[in-house]
Amino acid sequence: MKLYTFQVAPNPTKVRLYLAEKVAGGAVIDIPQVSVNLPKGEQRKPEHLARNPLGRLPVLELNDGSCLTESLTIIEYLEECYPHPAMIGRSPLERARVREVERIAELGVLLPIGRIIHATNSPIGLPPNPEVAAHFRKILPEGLRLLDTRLSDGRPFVAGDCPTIADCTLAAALQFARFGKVEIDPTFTHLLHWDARYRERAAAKSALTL
Ligand SMILES: N[C@@H](CCC(=O)N[C@@H](CS)C(=O)NCC(=O)O)C(=O)O
Repeated sequence: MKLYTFQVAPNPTKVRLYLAEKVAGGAVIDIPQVSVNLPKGEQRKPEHLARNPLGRLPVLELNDGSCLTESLTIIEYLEECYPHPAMIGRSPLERARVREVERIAELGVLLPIGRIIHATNSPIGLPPNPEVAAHFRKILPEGLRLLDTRLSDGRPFVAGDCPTIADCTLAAALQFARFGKVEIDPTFTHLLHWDARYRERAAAKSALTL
């Protein structure tokens, strides 16, 4: 297998963090990573469009040459191939809880941060759109507040007592916020403490650059 990715881009970062956490937890996974330079437009070259006609990352190329797209689908596939350590819970309810928190991190935090950055100072050259930026600046605190509240019970990780895909999504989102200079309201202290703690992990240090 081969993972097509790009540093700091949040959706590839989710998968890279997931792989780093699995390996740190003892899984033997060796998937070479190939960089596709998004600001240079390499995602629109024919060889990448053959992997993903939408011209996006990440893409997981399988051993038969076919490709899987969509970061969460790639993670779920890898989790089935390499179930230990469990990164999506260990029982039906735990798995539902992890998925619930991961969706909040994706839809309530990563997506608004991405929209704000692409509407203000897009690294891939999308045109500025102040209305879109204002809309997503307004809704970002809702997602942050939900996660801050979950973390206020003192849990070490965003979905409980061990690292899960929810941590990967949230850490990828907050790294992109640092890249795009989107401020996280300092009153979300539980979330910011989680971020500082999470970035000290070896897996985070190996997969995050900012
Ligand atoms: N829903 C997709 C989103 C993929 C996506 O938007 N990837 C971005 C990088 S974070 C991308 O490749 N953008 C390049 C472009 O739109 O030209 C996923 O979860 O993988």
